[in-house]
Amino acid sequence: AAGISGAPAPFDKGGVKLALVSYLSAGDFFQAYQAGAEAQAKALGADLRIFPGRQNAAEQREQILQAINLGVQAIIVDHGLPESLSDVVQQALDKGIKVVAFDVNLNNPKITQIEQSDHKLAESALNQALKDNGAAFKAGYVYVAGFAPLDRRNEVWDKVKAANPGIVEAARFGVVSDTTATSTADQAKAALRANPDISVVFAPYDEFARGVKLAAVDLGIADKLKIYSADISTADIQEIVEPGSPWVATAATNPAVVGAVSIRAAALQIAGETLPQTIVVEPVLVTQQQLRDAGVTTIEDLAKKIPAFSTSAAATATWIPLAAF
Ligand code: SR1
Repeated sequence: AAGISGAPAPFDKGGVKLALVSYLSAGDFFQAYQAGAEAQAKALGADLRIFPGRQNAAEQREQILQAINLGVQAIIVDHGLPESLSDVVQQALDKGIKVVAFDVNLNNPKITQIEQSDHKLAESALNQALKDNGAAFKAGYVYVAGFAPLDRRNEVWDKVKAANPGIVEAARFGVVSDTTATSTADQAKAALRANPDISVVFAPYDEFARGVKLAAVDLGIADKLKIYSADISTADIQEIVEPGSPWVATAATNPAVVGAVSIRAAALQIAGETLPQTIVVEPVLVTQQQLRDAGVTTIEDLAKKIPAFSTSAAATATWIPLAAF
């Protein structure tokens, strides 16, 4: 690939090799994240090797070792289980390979951590839930422990419950797999049948929200339930705005932007720049009402209405051409 005129080495000459090693690939968020990473790598003239995530910790370890053997200059680790990654990531660092982590706490000062502001994301979704429903309701909560973003969002859920004793968590469920939405739907159906007084579900991952919506529609209770989530995609927007949808608000970043920020952070490190330990991409709250009022039906429409949604100033430099979304 061609180099970038005026860029620091090695980007002036081109041919920089990067690897993106994911734990999860299924679902809109991860596909858009990957597309953003690919677009930013292309804009940088870098070769990006993507290793597909299959929720398999052993395979992700193996893929990191493969990336090391390919001679990449940086590895972006996207989600995963810290305990199964720290030694192979250390091997990469020992070979002079830069490492950037998205949504997995690798607890190493040499590794820049990218995250959405998960606390803010959960706070905005839950503030909307309190605004719409008051401070006393029976809730369903979708959570799987062990994923850094979900654990951070869970801290906020615990705080909101402690501050509002009228919120009663009547059921907790959730599964993360390559069929997250349908598997969560099965669990949601059982939970909603057993707790017909649940009126609010906090489902802070769009695949969770999709599953709960599916369950509510199948049970014929969509008009009695309100779902508050995280993440957004064109498919999500269409599910949110459809008539009678119980999915009323979501707090989200543009995952393509997060993918691009991850690549830029890796590029800056390769170019020898010192980065902050943590780089945060800020989310925005999007409600069903706003989407319907503005006639938004796609992510592209949303980016036109909220310019901040299609770009981030994080990990930028004058020599880095920004990927366009
Ligand atoms: C299983 S973790 C899923 C979350 O990862 C990203 O942070 C997305 O926001 C998604 O909600």
